[in-house]
Amino acid sequence: MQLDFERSQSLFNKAQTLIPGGVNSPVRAFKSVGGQPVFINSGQGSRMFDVDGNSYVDYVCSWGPLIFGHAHPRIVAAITSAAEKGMTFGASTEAEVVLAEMIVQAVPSVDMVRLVSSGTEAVMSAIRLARGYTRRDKIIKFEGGYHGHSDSLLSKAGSGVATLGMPDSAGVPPNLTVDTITIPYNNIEAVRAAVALHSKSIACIILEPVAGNMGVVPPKAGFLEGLREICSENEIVLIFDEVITGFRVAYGGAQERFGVLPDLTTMGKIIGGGLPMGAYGGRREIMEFVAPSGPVYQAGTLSGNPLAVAAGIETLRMLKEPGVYDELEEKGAALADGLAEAARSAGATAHGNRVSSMSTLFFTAEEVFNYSSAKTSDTAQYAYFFHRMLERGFYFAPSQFEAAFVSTTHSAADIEATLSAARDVFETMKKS
Ligand code: KE4
Repeated sequence: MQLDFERSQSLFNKAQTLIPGGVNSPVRAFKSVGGQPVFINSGQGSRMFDVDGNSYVDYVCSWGPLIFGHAHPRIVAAITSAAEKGMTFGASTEAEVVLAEMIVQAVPSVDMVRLVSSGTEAVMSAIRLARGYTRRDKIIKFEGGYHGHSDSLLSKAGSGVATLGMPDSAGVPPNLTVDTITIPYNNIEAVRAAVALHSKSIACIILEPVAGNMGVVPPKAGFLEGLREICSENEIVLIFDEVITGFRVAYGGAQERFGVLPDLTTMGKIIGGGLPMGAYGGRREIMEFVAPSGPVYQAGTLSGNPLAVAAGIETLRMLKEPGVYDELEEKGAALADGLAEAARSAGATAHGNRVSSMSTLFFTAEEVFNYSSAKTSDTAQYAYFFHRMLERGFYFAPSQFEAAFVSTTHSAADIEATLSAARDVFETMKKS
């Protein structure tokens, strides 16, 4: 079934002469699945429409922010009325206080919060804060964890669990990753070993409490609790990077869902309602180290931008309404369980990991509980699935190592149509 991608292709050809790789963020270039990216013209509810007029049920949801789908009228109205009063003032506004209070009331471990403009900025600032507060330099992250593109976190594992990091990108000087220790996810013993070796020089441990960037990988029982215990014993700052999971897996995020409280939390995506927004927050005694109340500097021209704050406030108001998370749980399960069943009944080797309304169908027979097990997935099969579903009007992440998201606007009919197409694709996969 061939769709017409002509205008997308000509736009991509032009974009590549003007923008590196033709995209403003690498994952959009379809490099992991091959082929050329589609250019989107508009979105409405669960659907996106590309520049050639093709329509897709969207399971990327802009990589997580769109928990109420595209162009939700209440969020559009909130942004419009804010814009009519002015785009930005470079001065404080009442709305920033309202959103800060909503976040503090929602997220169990957050006493104070600073708004910034992206998840990267939130994480970069939280790491600097942890280092300033503890006067220690080393950090622990996990293989397959992605926390934005700040230098210290573009680091890959050394040979052993406790060897120090090496740059995972050109342009990152080795001295900026030498203090980054990278450990396999869900391996609490490896964390204990690294802390025993470096304990008094570790400022923080940062992780996605539910991994989304190796595909969806939930924490094993006891993993988050073990990290909490180790950090408390060694005065290490525990940072939950909830840029994806914040307000996604529960109104209070993964820390509410799993009952483990970090010392700092980074947020983004959903709290901006689709506009540029990030935030970091946590215990008052740590947050008061942030300038101008403390010595850790961080600043931003558009931090707390009135339009993004208005979209965030309306989004959180809607999330507080009864039944929203039950609906997301139900729709998330319908998609993930349905896809796994479609694969199983066609004899395809694929199974799913899911937490609430975020899931990943891994094309491997192995249990996926960390990055090395995620990498046993057959990425060529995933690419085949991705393109055959795209041709049928269903837009999944253009990478095996990302999450699929459902919104409240994904209807039962959308999901049933998705599963029917998937059954068809798994049948053709068998024959190919
Ligand atoms: P941004 O700077 O992209 O707003 O956030 C960085 C970030 C931080 N922490 C986590 C857990 C994240 O998932 C992200 C960004 N997520 C990716 C996709 N999983 C964004 C997509 C992209 O890079 O284009």
